[in-house]
Amino acid sequence: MHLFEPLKKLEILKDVYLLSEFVTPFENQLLNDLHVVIQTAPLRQMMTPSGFPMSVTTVNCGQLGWISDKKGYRYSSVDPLSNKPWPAMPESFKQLAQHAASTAGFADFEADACLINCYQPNTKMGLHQDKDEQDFTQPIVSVSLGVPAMFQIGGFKRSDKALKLPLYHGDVLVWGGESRLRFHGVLPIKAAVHPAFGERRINLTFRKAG
Ligand code: MD6
Ligand code: FE
Repeated sequence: MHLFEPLKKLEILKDVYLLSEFVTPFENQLLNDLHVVIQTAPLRQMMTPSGFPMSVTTVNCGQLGWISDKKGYRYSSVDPLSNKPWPAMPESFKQLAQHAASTAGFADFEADACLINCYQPNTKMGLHQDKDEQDFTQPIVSVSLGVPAMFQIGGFKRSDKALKLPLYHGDVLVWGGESRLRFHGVLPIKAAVHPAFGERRINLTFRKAG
């Protein structure tokens, strides 16, 4: 191994793992499958409970999908745009999520929800906790594609100091266990171009929601 080969698995905080370039062996199939999913159910701006459009565009695949509207945040088995089930979760997505989770020490992860967020330049995601799921023993697997993002991982209060972590195309971040309810977010995306994604960043977040 080259002396300056980057670490491929790094425990950033207790139960928070960065798996650099983890997507590479899955990439071709994953990008084809992602394309099919977003052709089947479009990315759209969801409304926050307070009535403002979210800055990311969002869609889901899998048995459950995360939604936000004036009634709040929750999971739904149907896409409110079409009143039909979300597109099925592609095998390549399931395999990537399970393999990433087990590499980070979370055995037998079976995601039933995959949230797809699309970021343009200046789009951000404020600090929040993921707590709309039933079972906090299951980790979250977050896949970064396209232009880089500066991810923030905080503590268990919104005001706790957050660590900044750059995430690049192909990186996977897994957090669970003691860190499952840490606040996290994404700083405004800087203008950049990725050969396959243009100015966009796409994040896939896998969860066991039900
Ligand atoms: C991201 N998204 O897009 C991170 N969490 O990189 C999230 O952390 C997230 O978009 C809960 C609900 C919706 C989200
Ligand atoms: Fe989140």
